[in-house]
Amino acid sequence: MFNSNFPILKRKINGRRLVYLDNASTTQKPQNVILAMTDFYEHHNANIHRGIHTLSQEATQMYEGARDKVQKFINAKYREEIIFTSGATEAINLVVWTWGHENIKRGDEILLTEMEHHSNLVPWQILARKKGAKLKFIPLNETWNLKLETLNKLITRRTKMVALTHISNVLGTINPVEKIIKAAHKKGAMVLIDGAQAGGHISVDVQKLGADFYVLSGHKMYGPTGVGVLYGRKEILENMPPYQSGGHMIRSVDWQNSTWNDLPWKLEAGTANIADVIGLGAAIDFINKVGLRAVKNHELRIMNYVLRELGKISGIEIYGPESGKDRIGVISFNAAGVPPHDLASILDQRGIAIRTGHHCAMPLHRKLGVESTARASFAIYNTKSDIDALIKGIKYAIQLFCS
Ligand code: 7TS
Repeated sequence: MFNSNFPILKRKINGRRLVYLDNASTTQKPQNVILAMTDFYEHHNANIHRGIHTLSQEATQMYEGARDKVQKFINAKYREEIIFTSGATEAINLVVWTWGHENIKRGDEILLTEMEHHSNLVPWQILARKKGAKLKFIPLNETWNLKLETLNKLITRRTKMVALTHISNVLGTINPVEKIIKAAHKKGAMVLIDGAQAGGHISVDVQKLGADFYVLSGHKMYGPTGVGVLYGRKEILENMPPYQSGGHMIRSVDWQNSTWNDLPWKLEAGTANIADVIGLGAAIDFINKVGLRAVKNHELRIMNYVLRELGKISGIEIYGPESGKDRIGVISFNAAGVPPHDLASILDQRGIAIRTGHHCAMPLHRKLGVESTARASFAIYNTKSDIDALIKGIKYAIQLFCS
């Protein structure tokens, strides 16, 4: 679907048609995103918020226009609640080093889950060590979902932050974040949702969810690399100190002291990543044009087909929920007797791109009892014939290794 919008899909890899199944790492970019960025550099390039001249005004309008698109896309109440960052990782670090630094004290607890990407684990580890706080984890059950029955016990009066992924980048599990947010708020804890794998796959309504912070990764939702989003509730962002400081984030500067700009610019120091933010705006235009319902239905069909076909191959172990209801098309698996790395090389020879390794979730892989898995992940442009090629390639690798 919409394949003709993605120029890279015309490429041949090792003489074969490219079958790109590494979308959880990064998605390919549609023509309108590439054109939006080229158009900016060819016709409008200037720095923003600081020029009277025409180009600067145009650039500012385009950049701030992208903010409006993100606001609408996740249904934030105010445009000031949308902060552009370099990615999901920086958005989480921003919260840790501003809100976390101000609010986490000795003896406090930070609750994460056993399925976090390193980006939503390591920054909290560093903060907890520095502050003398404790990290706790919501465990997984045997169906690869979070053990919600443990929540009541795990969230205590000492819990200051519950930070969890909306969708696991390994298991594909969609977490019931709305329920978890409610449980956390009941006990006075804040909640950060890492939406890196949700953006562009399922619809996100931050007001309905009630999240305090929500994080997006632009390049995983058809946008360029180097841009991400931090959504934060206005009253929380207003009370947060700056993350980085320097140009753009100040109102007034004296030799000894400075005052801060209004939101969102208080949290966007230095010259912004203007072209990439505009590219992200174009990516949102693309997703809106396709429609998130169509994206979801398409990816669900593809995922169910893959799960069915993988299930027919003996010796395949899938790590993730069986049902299509509480998972998306991120499928990690191992084929008995075939090291994941070799599987990926054999598939690459056939033009098929998957990812192998720990997918930046080492503790989770330790829990799974494996060092690495193979992972196929899907996007709007994947077709049934992509899946047929994948399944054929896996069967070929098994035959090669196991006969
Ligand atoms: N959170 C989750 C759940 C992720 O999957 C990723 C990236 C990140 C945070 C970090 O995003 P970034 O844009 O700042 O890098 N996940 C993956 C992956 O699964 N394979 O490559 C990157």
